[in-house]
Amino acid sequence: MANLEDAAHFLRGADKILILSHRSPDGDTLGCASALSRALIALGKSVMFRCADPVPPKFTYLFEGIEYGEFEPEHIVTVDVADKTLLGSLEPYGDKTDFAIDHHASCRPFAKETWVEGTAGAACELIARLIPALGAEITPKIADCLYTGISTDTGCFRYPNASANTYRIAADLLEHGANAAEINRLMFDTKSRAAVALLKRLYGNMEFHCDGKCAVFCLTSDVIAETGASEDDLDGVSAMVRQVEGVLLGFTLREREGGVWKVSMRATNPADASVVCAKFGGGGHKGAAGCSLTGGLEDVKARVVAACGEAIKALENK
Ligand SMILES: [Mn+2]
Repeated sequence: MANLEDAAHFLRGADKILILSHRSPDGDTLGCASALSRALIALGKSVMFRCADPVPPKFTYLFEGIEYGEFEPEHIVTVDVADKTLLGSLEPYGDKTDFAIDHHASCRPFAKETWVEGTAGAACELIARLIPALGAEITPKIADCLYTGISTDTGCFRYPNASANTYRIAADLLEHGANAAEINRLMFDTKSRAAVALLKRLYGNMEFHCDGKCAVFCLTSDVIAETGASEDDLDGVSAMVRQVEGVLLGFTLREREGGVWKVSMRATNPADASVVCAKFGGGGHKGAAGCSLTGGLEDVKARVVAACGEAIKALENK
């Protein structure tokens, strides 16, 4: 397993670098990519960035002013990508990846070298340490990018993955000019009208199972179409299922094409979402995990509820 020094050594000697983010990109993978791009470009290197899905509008500010090159990449780096399948349509790059930088304990290494720290709240924490090790400066713009990743991956520092070290790194970013209050307002205190319409529907049809210890949101294609919600509006919805008192495991079922349902699960301590999702071939963290199932809505829901029920029973029998 590689470490910070290995990553710094590799990048110092590399040029014509392609940085890859995971599909359905979030603030962390994009914060990593934009911050690392800025640092490498400042060091005189040619950098490209690719992601299987478009950058959501709320995150485009991360990439403002970056001048990417067009070239045949010689080195490939992934950021916040725990598994090559998460590269989406860019999965063929997985086997060609030289260096993967990640913070998922469930990471399934695919690159030639992998630096993973499962205790980091965000992959941006690793990049925040990497940039000075490369000999580059944390500019105010880089500080914004890294702060965005840390803040979004820790739910604005509310999740247990926000460690003392997370706060220290964030404090350092503020000293380097990060606009923390404005970033948090944009990320956490701003909702579109479509998002509000979506929430009305979701709360209106919210289901409770297992004596109220399991909650479910059904995000069908119909609901999404009727409310006009964008991907951006769907962001953060998954975290709301466990806001209800007494809920240990909550999940959102998102309809995909061909009868596929994407499950986004959230857990409240001591429940473990990654253990439940692993039963269906998925993974993630203790507090947040995901998996995919195929079938009719009621059938898929019943299977996941049953798995949650077993996990809750196991906790009660402990
Ligand atoms: Mn992350």
